[in-house]
Amino acid sequence: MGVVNVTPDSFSDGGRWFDTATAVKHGLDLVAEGADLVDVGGESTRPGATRVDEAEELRRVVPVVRGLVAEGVTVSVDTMRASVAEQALAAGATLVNDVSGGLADPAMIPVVAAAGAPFVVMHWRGILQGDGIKGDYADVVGEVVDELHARVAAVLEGGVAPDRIVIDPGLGFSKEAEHDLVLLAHLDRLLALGHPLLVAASRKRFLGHVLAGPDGAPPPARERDAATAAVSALAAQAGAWAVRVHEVRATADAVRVARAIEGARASDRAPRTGTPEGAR
Ligand code: PMM
Repeated sequence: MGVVNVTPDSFSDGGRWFDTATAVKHGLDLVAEGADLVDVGGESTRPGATRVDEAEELRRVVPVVRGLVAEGVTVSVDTMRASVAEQALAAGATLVNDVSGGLADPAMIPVVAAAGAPFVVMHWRGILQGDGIKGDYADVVGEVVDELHARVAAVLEGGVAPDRIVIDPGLGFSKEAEHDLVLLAHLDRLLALGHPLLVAASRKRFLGHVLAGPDGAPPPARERDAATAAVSALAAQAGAWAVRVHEVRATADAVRVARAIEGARASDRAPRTGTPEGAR
């Protein structure tokens, strides 16, 4: 999943794809580099970001969705607003990616259910406001799994079909670097919930932590793409359904390598025809 942020203020690429034509062109470039779908968002979710109003979010997102769909691209819409999801779906988007998992707008789940669209349910503990990060966990994996489980139950209750639900640990959302790393170490526990898993590690703060130099200074977001590709390979190997990234080429290669190794493992396990019984 390649990211097109049609925003002036996203933390790693804010302002770069802010007009419709540039955003559509960027989405097409991501597909050429190997993206299977493109996630279009018009509102930054970085800590401390102020919310854009509905009219502005629609103005940013809908024409880009329409432009990409016209070129045959599979589009997901990254929004917490039901109205934006609804209009993006009407413009041809396939999937709704809501970082609040339907909590920010009570109309979201009915819209998704009525459309029969796939829905990404991310682990979320509220809109981050400055220091108000609710990042206290005694057992981050257990709590994220339990809270996602409860959220999925609510989404099912709201009429979304079980096979339409994708889950996401919400790396960096109300989480410190060590929380993100522990979650990545236990993707199997998230997969045990029985839904496809989306992992969105791209350029996030925890990678800055891991890559910090001796002075403790993290590299800037745009210098975290090799580390992002490493996470993509590990997530693919663990069984993730998709990875959401800003720079697609390295991740597409990483996922292909992970898949090839998985294929080699499977063929190694398969019985070899022509080998006499007992001769192996
Ligand atoms: N993170 C961001 C935006 N959208 N969607 C999902 N499903 N999961 C995420 O972790 C997620 C997301 C923030 O990153 P960006 O500002 O770089 O796009």
